[in-house]
Amino acid sequence: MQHFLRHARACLTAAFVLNILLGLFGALPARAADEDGYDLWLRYRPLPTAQRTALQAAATGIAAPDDTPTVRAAAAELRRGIAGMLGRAPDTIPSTPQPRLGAVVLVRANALAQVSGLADADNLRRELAPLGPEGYLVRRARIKGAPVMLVAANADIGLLYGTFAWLRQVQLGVAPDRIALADKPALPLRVLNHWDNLDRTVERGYAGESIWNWWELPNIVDPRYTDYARANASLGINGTVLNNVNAKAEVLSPAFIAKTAAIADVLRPYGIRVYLSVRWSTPLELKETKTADPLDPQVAAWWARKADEIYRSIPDFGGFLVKANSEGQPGPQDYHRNHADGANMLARALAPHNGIVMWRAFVYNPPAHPGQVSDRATQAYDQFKPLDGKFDRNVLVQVKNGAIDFQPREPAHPLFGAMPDTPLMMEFQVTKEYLGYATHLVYLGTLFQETLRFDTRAGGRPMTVARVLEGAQDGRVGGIAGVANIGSSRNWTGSTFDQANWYAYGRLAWNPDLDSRAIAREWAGQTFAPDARVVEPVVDMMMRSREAAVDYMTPLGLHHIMGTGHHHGPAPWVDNLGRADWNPVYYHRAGRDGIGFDRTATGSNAVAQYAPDVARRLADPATTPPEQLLWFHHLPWDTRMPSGRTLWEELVAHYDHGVAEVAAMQAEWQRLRPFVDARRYDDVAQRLAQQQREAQWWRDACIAYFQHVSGLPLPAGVNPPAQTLEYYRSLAFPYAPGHG
Ligand code: GCW
Repeated sequence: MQHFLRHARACLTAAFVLNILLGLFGALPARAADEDGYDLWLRYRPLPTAQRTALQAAATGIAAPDDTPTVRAAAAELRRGIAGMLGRAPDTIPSTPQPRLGAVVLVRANALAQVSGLADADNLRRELAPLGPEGYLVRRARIKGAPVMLVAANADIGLLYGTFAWLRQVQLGVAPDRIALADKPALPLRVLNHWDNLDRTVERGYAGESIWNWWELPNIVDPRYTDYARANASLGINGTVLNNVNAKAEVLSPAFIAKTAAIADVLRPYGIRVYLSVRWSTPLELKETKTADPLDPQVAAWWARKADEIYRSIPDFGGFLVKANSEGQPGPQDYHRNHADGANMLARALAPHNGIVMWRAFVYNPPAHPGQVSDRATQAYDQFKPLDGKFDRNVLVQVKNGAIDFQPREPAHPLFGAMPDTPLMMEFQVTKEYLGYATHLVYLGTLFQETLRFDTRAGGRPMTVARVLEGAQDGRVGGIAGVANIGSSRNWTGSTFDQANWYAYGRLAWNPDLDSRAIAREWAGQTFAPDARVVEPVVDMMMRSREAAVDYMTPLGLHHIMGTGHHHGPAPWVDNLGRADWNPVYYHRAGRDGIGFDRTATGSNAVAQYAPDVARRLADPATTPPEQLLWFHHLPWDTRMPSGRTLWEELVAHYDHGVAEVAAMQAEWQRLRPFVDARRYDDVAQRLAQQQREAQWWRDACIAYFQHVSGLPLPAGVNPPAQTLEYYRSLAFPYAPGHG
């Protein structure tokens, strides 16, 4: 008893003190329950009371036609979302909507007339007309005088997209009666490229195994595929290439076509078509032809038969993605044919079924003669530019964002704007092969935006990369692809913040003009809480994160100085690989005299591949953006920078700044502790701590190396690297993930 009283008194005192503190500092939010991240941004957690009351009035029931899988998926998502946010499931109202206060009504344009008592039907039809097959209209309307929330579209998929858009706004705390949206995608092709192998390993994957369980398919279908489809549809992604571009012939065997069909069945209601990467030499390897020459009629006939076979199981199959004559993959050049010969042969097999070919421009060959220097950055342009206009109508050429390979920063690829008669697809990498895997917090929204907004000046007028993709040059609309960062990890992407990169990719694929900060805000509000105390610091961390990584890895335009093969960590010293253009020393060219790759007329003249306005700017170090300086110029170490520092001092300052930025991000995250559930908080905190260690390692190793080759003393006040250059050179990472 005594003990009990003492305990009770202690509790009361604690409660009293807490009360006073709360009175002084405002209510502390209770720490949220642990989350494992599986729900991504579709969390639909209970809303705060005021918002709940508003939603309650605006979403008493759902009225939707119950006639197609897509509309059923939309209604199910609404039910899930509303139930989650309200804590109570909404009613289902019969499919011919009755006037009912506070209903959410899904209706197709051609059924507007059947909604009796709907005010404004003609106006609605007019508003819908320009929104196309995938667009939607979400706004208040009245049915027999009663206000309802209308989600209207020209086709079913628009109803699903509109539903997700409405749910996004509600999750972000927008009052339901203030939601008014009219939107449509800018690009018809918004695709994820999985680099997933048939044995479930994932090339450059850092989030577990492939989500496609090829072994168990087609008879065992993981419910995760449906959640994958929901997440993608919530962003508007409408295609997915299931397997690695380094493809295997077996993916076109009857067994794998059946497995692919099972996945297609799950994704179809969500508006997502499946595509396959194909290996050029498939018929030859399956011993069904004697050659893989694209101009051999037997070869063409084999592919036509194969296409027929695929479409018998998957009537809406999207088509093929092809990596040919690139990094050892076979291709038409093996038969002295060009990329257009190869792409067109496949395109003709797919054309009768409305399928397409996405032909990659990521090609580079070893120099013809040993010792010869051929700039890898120029090769895609050299091979593809002459083929402009030579591709069949159902071929798109897929171009990486930059001319080397998904570096922390690359200038936009010179092919954008240079092929006006060929629809181009952007290829971004959402997985962070060169950006610290799933360990480093690096938000890629800013990287994507930088490339999409780059002004190619094609034709001597403003022409951003986004406009090129949208077909502004001659009306030939292209598309966008992102190399997926998705795997079997419970949280899909290996880390919470990597979910943001999937999200940002999808949102920009829908609308390349969106602002990366606004996207970050949306993501943070849905992923954590729509509370400025969380959203603002999270967004701040995200917005500075990519520049931080550039600074501690490859500042001022440096590139490709990562570890061999796995691309983890610094290795600027590597000079002994089989091909010159695999070696970091080839890219940074640092020596006593200076550093950087001369891509002007005195060097490889890669600048000449850009439109004249851009080329002129890049030819002169003074007018080259400082962040791309060493990409285009080889400069003496004592070059004076705009900051007043020498190039050497500037380089070191950037490395130091990158490390300091990670420390700042860590501190910012620590302040968020009360607002984020412990599980996700701790995971992010551990990753940031590791990022801090690795940023320091990058900085130290690079400074040690560049100091060694330049022979320069460390600038005054700069801390020396923690270890010797020999130490950094000796590090090895034998089982680094994602490395095929
Ligand atoms: O970025 C490089 C990667 C390879 C990849 C290749 C490509 C699929 O290191 O792993 O292979 O590019 O894009 O084809």
